[in-house]
Amino acid sequence: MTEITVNGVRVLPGFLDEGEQRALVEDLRAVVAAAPLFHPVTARGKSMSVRLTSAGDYGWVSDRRGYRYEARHPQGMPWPPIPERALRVWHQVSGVGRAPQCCLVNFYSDTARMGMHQDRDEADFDMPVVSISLGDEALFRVGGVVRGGPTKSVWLRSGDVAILSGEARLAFHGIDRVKAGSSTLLPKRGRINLTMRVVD
Ligand code: MD3
Ligand code: FE
Repeated sequence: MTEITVNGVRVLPGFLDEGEQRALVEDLRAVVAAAPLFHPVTARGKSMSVRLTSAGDYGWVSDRRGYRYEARHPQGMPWPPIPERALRVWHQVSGVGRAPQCCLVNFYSDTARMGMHQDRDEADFDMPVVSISLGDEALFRVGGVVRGGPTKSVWLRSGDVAILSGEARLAFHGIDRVKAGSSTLLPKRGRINLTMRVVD
């Protein structure tokens, strides 16, 4: 298995084969049925272009009060369990003995993007974040721990797994664009990214 490293982010290209990707998409249909995707609103009142939901003990939410992890979906229901197939990936690559408490599910339409940010709402930055990409490829940008520094970019493709640990755990990162129609995994195109996290 080849591995590339971009500013400390480890990417395992094609970690999941097509059959595993399709099975994971089916698992996610159940997650989205139990906890519908929503457009988060930032504290400044702007809607994010990515729609998201979560599975696990906690989900990530953002509204006019700010962003945080919550034990319930904005509509009040508990988050569904993290799919076993995703947990297996975590245990294969994370290098830690703990299970993730949140699996954040981001859905990107053709025009969605994610601005540069750090993931620092979790209590312990020694715990990695593990990402799984599904569907259309996306241009992922990663810099250092200081905003505005030099960055590097890499395309994340369907089945790729990324591991964010060590120096890269607090790196600024974002998604510049999605290449519409570059994958046939999802019937209506688009991209899904899962990130598993230990929260507290
Ligand atoms: C680098 N998601 O959900 S995944 C996010 O493709 C997020 O949806 C992007 O950034 C996406 O917060 C990128 C890769 C990723 C995830 C978490 C990281 C890279 C990271 C945390 C620290 C450093
Ligand atoms: Fe992030």
